[in-house]
Amino acid sequence: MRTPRVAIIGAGQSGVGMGARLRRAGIDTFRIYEMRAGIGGTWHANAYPGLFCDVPSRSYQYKFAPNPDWSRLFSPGPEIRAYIEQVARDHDLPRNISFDTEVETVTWRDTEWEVRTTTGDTEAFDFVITAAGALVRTRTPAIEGLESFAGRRFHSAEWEQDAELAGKRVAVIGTGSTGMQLTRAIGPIASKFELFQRTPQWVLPLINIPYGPVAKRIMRRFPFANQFAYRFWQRVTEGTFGVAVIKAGWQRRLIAALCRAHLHVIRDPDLRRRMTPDYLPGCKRLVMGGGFYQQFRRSTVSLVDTPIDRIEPRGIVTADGVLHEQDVIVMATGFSTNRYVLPVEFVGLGGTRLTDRWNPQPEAYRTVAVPGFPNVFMLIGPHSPFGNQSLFTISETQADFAMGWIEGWQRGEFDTVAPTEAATEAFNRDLRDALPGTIWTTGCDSWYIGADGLPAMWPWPPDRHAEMLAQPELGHWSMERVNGHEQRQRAEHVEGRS
Ligand code: N01
Repeated sequence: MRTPRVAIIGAGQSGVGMGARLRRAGIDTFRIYEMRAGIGGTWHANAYPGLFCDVPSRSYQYKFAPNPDWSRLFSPGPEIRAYIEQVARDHDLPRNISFDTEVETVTWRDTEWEVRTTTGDTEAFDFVITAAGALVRTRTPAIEGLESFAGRRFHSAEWEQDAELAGKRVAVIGTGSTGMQLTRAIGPIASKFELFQRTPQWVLPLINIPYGPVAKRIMRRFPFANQFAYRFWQRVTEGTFGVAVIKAGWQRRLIAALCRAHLHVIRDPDLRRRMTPDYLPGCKRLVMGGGFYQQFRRSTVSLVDTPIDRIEPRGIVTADGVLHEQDVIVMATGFSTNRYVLPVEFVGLGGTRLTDRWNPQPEAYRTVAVPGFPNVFMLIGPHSPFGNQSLFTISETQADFAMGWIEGWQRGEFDTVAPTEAATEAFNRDLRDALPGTIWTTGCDSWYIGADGLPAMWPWPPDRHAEMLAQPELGHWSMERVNGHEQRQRAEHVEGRS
């Protein structure tokens, strides 16, 4: 058996899952590059008050590490981060992680990948796994005068933990999932709270029941109960949301009815009208949670839907000339999406750059690999079903698929493997044909839409992703022997023994 050297880019939930997968297969020769100081990826970066996950805890976890101790049906952010850290520790991953280390370039050098970090260090690998997340680079709109604001100002994913909020005048710009969660958390404590809305969002009510000591004891005593709960919640969410996004039917009607009924929590008819979207629920990413609309019953909480004109030292000036004075402005304005592992510069066979190949829009073979980039596998890559499925489920499916190839390499079946152009083109043609039938194309602007005008999403039932990646279709892959590869391996083996 050969020993593969594996680079993983990112120590978030997918990178940790891949590291654990390698460790369980007895492979220790891997390095995880993490640009932040800690483990958790998005759950490390996002540390704003009121952060919750709106996917049920029992299916937002690794299948191989069921957690009996979730405190609620929907977990608070810090609990998810602690869970991912614990799984990393349980698999002894920290010793393989280079923290505060950003990968700059990944270059194919005849027989292997050379990974170069921003500090100039290089290391060679046989495989590269990208696990860099989908919502990473923050997006701050270029509002005139933004820099001149005299108070505290930051993006929701770059939270300044020492910022005082209680008794302060706080503005949140943006009404996505983050804006909603911030309103619930800060609305009750600020002396004045204003939510700046450009586009109203549909909000699906959720009840976040706590799990008591009995439920935790049962889950600890009977691990199969946790596995059953995973399956149960997976079926519930994929059978409703996962289907509603790809075709019309009772699931779509049910979600729409719940969102519309929820609006009646808003007592003031004028406010209700201003908060009612003019597109179908689910076209933009659904905002989910209870207790949001109720905040606007407080005399200190208000919605501002007059467009922002500019920002000046004292606060935000709207197009009607009104100055909204603030102590703190939070930009809950989302992320630059459709970037995946970019801006890492990947240079593949024949000098092909991933940035060029992905212009205007990233595409992959079945979400996991790109022709011309041998032995590179992507977790949460282009068109992954993140609108239909838990990210843990997706990345575990993809990690298992990558692992299958790594094991084939260990057995010496090939030196390099990459999907063919023909198979990749056929897959993306089918994908483009199917996308217009989905909810994301029904007339709204959202972060799902790529530069080609199509949603960068998965247009089929979530199960189909696992089916497509259950076994590689060998005719879709090009496997090669590389001159010099065996000699290098033998030399390293001898060196290792001597
Ligand atoms: O970001 P968003 P987010 N002036 O892009 C507004 C996940 N997530 O951080 O709709 C005024 O959704 C923009 O307005 P518009 C989840 O997948 C999950 O909230 O473009 N406003 C919009 O309202 C989510 O989808 C959880 O007109 C401006 C907002 O900013 C994704 O992260 C929790 C503006 C951006 O909304 C991103 O959510 C939190 C401007 N110039 C997040 N520019 C879970 O619970 C932008 N906006 C799992």
